[in-house]
Amino acid sequence: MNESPASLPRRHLLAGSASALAAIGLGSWASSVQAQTTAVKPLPAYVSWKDPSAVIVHSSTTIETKRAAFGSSVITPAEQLYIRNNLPAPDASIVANRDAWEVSIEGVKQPQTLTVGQLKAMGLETVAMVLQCSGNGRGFFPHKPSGTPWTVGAAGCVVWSGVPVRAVVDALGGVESGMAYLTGTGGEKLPAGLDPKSVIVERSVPAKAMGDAMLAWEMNGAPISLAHGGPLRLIVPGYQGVNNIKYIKRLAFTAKETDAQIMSHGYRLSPMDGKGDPSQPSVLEMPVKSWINSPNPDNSQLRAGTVLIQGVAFGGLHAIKRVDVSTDGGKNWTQARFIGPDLGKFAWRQFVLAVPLQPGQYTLASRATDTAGTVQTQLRVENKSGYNNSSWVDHAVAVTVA
Ligand SMILES: Nc1nc2c(c(=O)[nH]1)N[C@H]1C(S)=C(S)[C@@H](COP(=O)(O)O)O[C@H]1N2
Ligand SMILES: [Mo]
Repeated sequence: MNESPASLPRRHLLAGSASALAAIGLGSWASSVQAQTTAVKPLPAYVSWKDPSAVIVHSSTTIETKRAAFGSSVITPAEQLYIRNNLPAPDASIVANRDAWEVSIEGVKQPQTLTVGQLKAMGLETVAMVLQCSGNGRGFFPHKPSGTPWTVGAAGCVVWSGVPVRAVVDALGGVESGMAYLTGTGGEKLPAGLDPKSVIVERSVPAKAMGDAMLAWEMNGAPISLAHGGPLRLIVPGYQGVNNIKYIKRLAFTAKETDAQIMSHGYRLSPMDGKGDPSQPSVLEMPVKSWINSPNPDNSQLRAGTVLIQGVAFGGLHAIKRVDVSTDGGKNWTQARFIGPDLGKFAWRQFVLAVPLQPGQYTLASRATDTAGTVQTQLRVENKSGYNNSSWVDHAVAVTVA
């Protein structure tokens, strides 16, 4: 039992008692893990099937994957995938008869309401995609924006199956002229007594996003759970999470962006002293980003020897070309190796770099470059609500090697 923490299987460590680990010299690390596992809030009923050891429950509608829980086999299991709901999820009765769920397709030559059963006969495609909340990394903004302080775990890489939006549009005669946006509306029941526009989850993306968009009924090989948007979800690969509308009930090609609050004022890159407004950029395409999952802040006390630095990288609308890793906070970089299958440009790539580390302090960082030549930014772009953080400095991991 003289392995270093880095080489011990994670499950083994989590299963071990603190005293057993103390006996082999891992006491302080074990107690930090223990503190973390005793502080957890229980999982809400609609996601009771999630893995409680893999997630941080911020609230009943905001649940984050632990950095240490991300595996290296590309796909994020549903039990670990983050949750972000702006409204309470609809009643589970909507997934009792999935094929009966209806979505109205508007802004096409022959508008029509279609059931999931009908959509299933119109086409089939599968895409692997990073689903990431635009607030992922908000926890690294020093001004402590309001909202969930996600660090890296409001993201996952999942596989969707459904019908391409363009197949549906073709079947309905094509898009009406002058429609610049694709607008999706969520099927939640709205709280009474409020202006619907102030609460409805309705987002517009440029109509060109139709090329990759999909109406999906399956995630990771199973019908989409209620929590993740079943029976039917709009998938817009390469775009930030909020644009992927769960329980979609209306898909409309529109001349203008929706004036729903969540589009007009929410999710805007606002100045630090200002409020969101429609003139500011919205959260759309995801910036090029990577981070290290192992070692991580919960496993940062290492033994001297070879350390396998592992992480994920993704590039919004473009595939990732390379990832470089630094052990000195970005002064020197070495190209990492991709591992696992390449599931296409919308999926993340897993990377690994083996580095021999002598006793000392290290700042481990990763920096991705996409196929268009865009390099992950060094610094975050300051904005009031803490969106779009792709800074490699903010995502670096400080470790101590003894
Ligand atoms: N209908 C609906 N769709 C939604 C949301 C929502 O609250 N309602 N939240 C959005 C946000 S902000 C994110 S980050 C993702 C979260 O998806 P997940 O909970 O499946 O991980 O869904 C998006 N789609
Ligand atoms: Mo989000």
